[in-house]
Amino acid sequence: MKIKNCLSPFVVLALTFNLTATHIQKTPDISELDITPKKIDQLGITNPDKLSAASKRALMWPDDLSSEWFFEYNVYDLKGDLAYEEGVVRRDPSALIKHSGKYYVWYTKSVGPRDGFGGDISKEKVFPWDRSDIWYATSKDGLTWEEQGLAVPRGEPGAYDDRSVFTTEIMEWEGKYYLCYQVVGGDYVVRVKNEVGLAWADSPDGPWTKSKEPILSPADNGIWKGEEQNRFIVEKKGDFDSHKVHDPCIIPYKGKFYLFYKGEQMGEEITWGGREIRHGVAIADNPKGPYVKSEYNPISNSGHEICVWPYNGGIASLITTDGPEKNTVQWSLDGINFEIMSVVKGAPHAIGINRTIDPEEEPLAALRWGLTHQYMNPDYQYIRGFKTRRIIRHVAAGAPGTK
Ligand code: AAL
Repeated sequence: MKIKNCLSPFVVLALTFNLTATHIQKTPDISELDITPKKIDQLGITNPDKLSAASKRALMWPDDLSSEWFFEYNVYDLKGDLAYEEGVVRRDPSALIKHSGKYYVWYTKSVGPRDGFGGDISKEKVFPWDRSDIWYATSKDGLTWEEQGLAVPRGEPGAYDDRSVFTTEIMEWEGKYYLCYQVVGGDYVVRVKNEVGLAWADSPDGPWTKSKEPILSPADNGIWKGEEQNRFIVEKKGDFDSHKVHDPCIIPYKGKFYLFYKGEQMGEEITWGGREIRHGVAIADNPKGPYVKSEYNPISNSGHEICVWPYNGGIASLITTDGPEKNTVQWSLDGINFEIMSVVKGAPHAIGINRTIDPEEEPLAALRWGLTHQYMNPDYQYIRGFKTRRIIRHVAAGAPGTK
């Protein structure tokens, strides 16, 4: 793997981004281009003296456009207790780990339909992930699963996590297990702040001890406008994570613990890439914290659920769903400055990454297979499996020399 020469096709391009009323991405001037016969041939340009805007942008790409970071995928149903169950929500699977010959996964579980924000919020369930707890299941083959029961319940009334605990990730470190997860306390009104909690155990089967306080909270620098429960109306938006910190995932990295998360901003808008969603990182010396947000946040300009893995001394990140850089795989040498390595057709949602595969085998080894979730309908989601494949060359069905 030639990381040095593997400058992403979009790094240079990103430098030319310039938001104006007339165009989103500035096309380079001909004087900025390094036009070689090899590049002209590779890009299939008809006449180098007559370059379209698209060809000028393509000429900013590096020579190495290899496919090792590109993948396609398919999803499939699981068997046993993780097969779809009427009236039950199971979603946002954690990473997979293996213990005593069995795969383990943790996930959000709730029952009954969601009612939205129109009714009596103190009694109803506003989202499928409201009034949820964290459950877990095990499997010998990754296909047929046995639900083992509750791992981390909501807190007692009055606790910071008394309304819902959900969207969890597992970290195994020095024989101990850490689950980080989203929490909501009090009424789940539209403007409620979402925080991150942590629980730890000596065994993946628990018992789990919860942190007394959240380990991560939203930035406290946005200002709501008026009293109406409307998250889009603000005096000031504040940082990218001024409303919610979501999808936490802790990775041991360079002797520290990197907590990657998704931020939601007060006064979030729809822009040229869709929702304004970005990722941040908070770093600690110990698994239990304290976690200090990086001054370089946000570390993505797009994305949704966190899906990160260590690779080649750095961290790789799958960016999906929201923002102009959605559907890209990115990599950084420092866990902070990410570059685009590939653009994919799409990706499984809310990936539970497979931590039982050595991620160093190849850039996308960690994504070879794992878990995802799917919406059966707006009320009910269920956990499914996914597999990815690398596409190395074109194959014409039935042509000589191909199978
Ligand atoms: C997901 C995640 C978080 C949100 C909700 C449940 O896509 O980003 O987990 O809170 O939706």
